[in-house]
Amino acid sequence: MNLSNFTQNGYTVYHDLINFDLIFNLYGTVVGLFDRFDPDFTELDRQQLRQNHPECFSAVYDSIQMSVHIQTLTLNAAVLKAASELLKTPAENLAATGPMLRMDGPRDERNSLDWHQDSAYYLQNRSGANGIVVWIPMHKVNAHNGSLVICKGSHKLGKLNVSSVKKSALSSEQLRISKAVTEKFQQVQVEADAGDVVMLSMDTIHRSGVNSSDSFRFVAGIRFHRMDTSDFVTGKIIFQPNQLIKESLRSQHD
Ligand SMILES: O=C(O)CCC(=O)C(=O)O
Repeated sequence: MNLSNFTQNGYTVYHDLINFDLIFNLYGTVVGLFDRFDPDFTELDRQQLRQNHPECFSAVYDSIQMSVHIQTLTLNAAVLKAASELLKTPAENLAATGPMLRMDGPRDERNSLDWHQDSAYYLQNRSGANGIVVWIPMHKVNAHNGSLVICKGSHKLGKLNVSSVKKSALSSEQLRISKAVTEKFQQVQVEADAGDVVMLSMDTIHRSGVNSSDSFRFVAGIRFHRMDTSDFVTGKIIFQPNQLIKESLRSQHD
């Protein structure tokens, strides 16, 4: 069922795949880090979380991406089994990159992604068909809190040639797909619950929704790449220290 949905539509939702303990563990890490870095921290849903102390937010954000529990959530056995099913190879042939937690604040579109294919950014396989994007909501997601929007069946186009766009000098580059392409497809906004996992082909065109709720949207993610295919490109993952934390430690310790 999941495999045929994936083949047909370029994505599928595995329902009740994740044990809730893994989600609670990651929330524990998030809360602990805000407690440590944000002097005014009281609760996760506060809209001001990012505005008041952007430097603390960035320290928390960077720390979460390195945490043990982002790994236990995204690399657990159930996720690997599902990814193996869709990529048609055992887990021992899979590489993983970029385990991450997105934290999208209410009406905050600074990290929203426009229409794109992950195959344009993740070059570990030359062919988008040999990789997969895994998207793990930590609570209910829908149009109200900006869930993912997918162009159904768009993976059948394969990897498209796109040019890089920058919204402003400070924003990061985006490899955006034009409206002329996206409007040819039915656009589906994913509805899912905590415990569900959405898996997309690297070639499936998708974008962020708009979070018009009053709460943060927390979604974990990871990508898997087939290493047993001739198009696999290997490489090193480089540690880049958070600049503000590095500077403040220098002033305290040097
Ligand atoms: O969750 C989102 O808003 C977008 C995520 C996404 O497009 C991606 O990780 O490739």
